[in-house]
Amino acid sequence: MTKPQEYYINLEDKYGAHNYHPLPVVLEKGEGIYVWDTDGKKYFDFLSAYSAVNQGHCHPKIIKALQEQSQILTLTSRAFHNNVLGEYEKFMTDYFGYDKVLPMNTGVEGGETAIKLCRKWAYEVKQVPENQAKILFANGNFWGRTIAAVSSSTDPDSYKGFGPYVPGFELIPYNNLSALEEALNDSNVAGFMVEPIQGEAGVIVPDEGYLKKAAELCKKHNVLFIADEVQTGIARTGKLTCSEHENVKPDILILGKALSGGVFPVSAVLANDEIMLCIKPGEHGSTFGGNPLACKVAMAALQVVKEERLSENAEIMGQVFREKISKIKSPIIEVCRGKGLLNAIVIKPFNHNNQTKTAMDVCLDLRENGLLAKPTHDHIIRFAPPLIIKENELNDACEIIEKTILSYQ
Ligand code: IF1
Repeated sequence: MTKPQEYYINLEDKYGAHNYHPLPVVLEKGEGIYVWDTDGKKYFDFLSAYSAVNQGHCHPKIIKALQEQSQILTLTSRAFHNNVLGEYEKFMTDYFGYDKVLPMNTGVEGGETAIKLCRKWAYEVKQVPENQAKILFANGNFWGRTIAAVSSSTDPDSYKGFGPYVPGFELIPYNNLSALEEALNDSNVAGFMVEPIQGEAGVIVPDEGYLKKAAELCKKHNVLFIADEVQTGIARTGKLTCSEHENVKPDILILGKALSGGVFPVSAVLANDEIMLCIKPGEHGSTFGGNPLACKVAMAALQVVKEERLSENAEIMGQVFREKISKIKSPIIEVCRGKGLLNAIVIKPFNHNNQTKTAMDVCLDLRENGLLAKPTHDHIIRFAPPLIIKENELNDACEIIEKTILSYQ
């Protein structure tokens, strides 16, 4: 007997921490680009779990890898070797073109790992005085919820009430090369950690050439260029990594989310030996980091990216999406922006039926019309479907978006 959606929502409200405010929909099945709620209603998933299911929900090849390894060996801890980790590490370093990989679980652990590597490199290689290393972050950044992550945040919703904050972090404006150059004059600066496109900030795409020039400025000042590609990586923006659009090779590359196709928490930090070997045995790690199950899932997830040419599809479908949205004749759409299949529409707050409507109201109406998306901040809606989406499916989804937007005329 199907229970009403309120049943599930009330359980979460009564027994779960109130650290989220989800859209009122209760999902119970996902397959490819679609999800179904407990009433059997089908939706286009245009959030992809914040770009974690780039390969589509429950991709059969990834699920197969999960099922097979889960019946053999799931976790050894790093106290012992196993027959999967080394194979995975070679696979990853070949796939992304680095000397070494440090396997972790969540994206924020990847960020923490990158910061620890950067600081160690500062003291051991750049010769920054002990405990004086500084790392630059861009205003509007989002890389997770740990104390270090919120210490670098400019969003009060992220950092307020969680002080005192981690020292040695400095903030500069995003997409501003003169501000970066100015900050790099401090010889204690050891790294610049930046998203190639700022996701949570609202799919902020920097000017053409910003990443390339930023990386060059970092090199000139012997500062590590650290790319947080947890959300923009794994083919999401039309290249395997977003940095590749400008032929930038980050000194440290952070991956997560779709590294596992949304099947298991898997993150990874890649760097060459000069940086990676600054962390010695016993100085960093995690119980689940690099577990055999995660390794098999991640290799299958990355094989799908190549076999199904997801970068190319994201590039082409992203252009189709932006073109279709730009043709919608509506005063409430301020702009549509993005790269590949990481896009967002900026909504002008508007009145409808004597009520001020925001991006959340539009998302609620999109849900009614069979498409799930989530606003980021009050006036921006992110649209990020799985990268397997076909043109006919994209057309159908864009019709829902157009119908919803025009319903306010
Ligand atoms: C939530 C936001 C997106 C990320 C980048 C690192 C991480 C994230 C660029 C940390 C995580 C997630 C967190 C998730 C919602 C989602 C999110 F809205 F929170 F900001 F995508 F924009 N770097 N982003 O986007 O990865 O530790 O979460 O695995 O907190 O609900 P994580």
